[in-house]
Amino acid sequence: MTSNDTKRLRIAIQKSGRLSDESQGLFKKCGMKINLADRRLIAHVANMPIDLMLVRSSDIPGLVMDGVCDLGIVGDNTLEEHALERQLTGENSKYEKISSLNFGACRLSIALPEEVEYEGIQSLDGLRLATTYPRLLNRFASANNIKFEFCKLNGSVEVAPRVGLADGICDLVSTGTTLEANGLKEVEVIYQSKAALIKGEGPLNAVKQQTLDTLLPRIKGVLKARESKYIMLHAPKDRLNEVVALMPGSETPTVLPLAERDDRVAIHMVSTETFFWETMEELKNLGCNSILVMPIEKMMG
Ligand code: PRT
Repeated sequence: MTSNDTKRLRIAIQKSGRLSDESQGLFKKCGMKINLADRRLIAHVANMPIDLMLVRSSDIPGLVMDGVCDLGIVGDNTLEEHALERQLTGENSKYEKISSLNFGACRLSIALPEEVEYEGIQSLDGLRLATTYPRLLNRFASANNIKFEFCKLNGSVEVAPRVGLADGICDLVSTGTTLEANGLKEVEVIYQSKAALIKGEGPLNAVKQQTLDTLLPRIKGVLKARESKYIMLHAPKDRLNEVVALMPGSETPTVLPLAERDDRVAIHMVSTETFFWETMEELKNLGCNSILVMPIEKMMG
């Protein structure tokens, strides 16, 4: 039985780990009431025809590609590695990326012991590298006409050079702290990754499609809201053009009169750009006050 035999949209998310809180948080902001109290494999969403399957991240691409789950949230790194592996074994590797999500950002990088002198990609030729991502690494090697020996590890990759298992590593990096703590330096970024919402190939049944049609604009609304800020300030009327010109993404600010003040106005706007302290200081120097930059929870339209 595939997931399409039921009327509840089944979505796979990471049970625990770096993507789990963000995935659940995204769905909660989309209005889902999720009952996670007893941490079962499947959590029913009380107010929508959706079930969340709580699994390991590495199982999510396969569950979606095999039609066990309709959708999944997984890092591009895990997805791409799994797809490449399936292509080699002739298994179905098809999926559709519905949306890139703005969390789980990291890069897959080759790192060598700090004392090794790095002289460009060709100097990596023939090295033995420890990695959880041999297929992505192999693709990088082929594209650059070099060869690696692989040592496949599913955890603690960063200790491999120190214990003599490998010359270097190819692992995920976000802040670089782990590499530094293990005496390694990043020499090549081979892949950039973020979490993504994926769907298996082929159409959903009509009921599930309707649920997805409701969910998707909400997801987009939450993502857009995260990147946006609501900006409010009071400005001198005679410097309005200068003030508006300073505000990031300010094509359509709302300008409102202030009670009992003919010389000043209130300006409100939504901005998708970063609002720097320097801009706030410049606005203050132009005579603005009550400058507020606020997060937005939801957006639509
Ligand atoms: O669920 P499962 O056990 O199968 O997966 P997992 O072990 O990969 O889970 P988890 O929670 O570690 O990672 C889930 C996903 O989070 C990854 O597949 C990436 O898409 C994403 N992600 C983002 C990261 C990182 N950032 C990250 N920094 N995954 C792992 N790391 C590790 C990295 O492997 C290294 O050990 O963090 C360390 C490096 O971090 P920095 O900050 O010191 O550079």
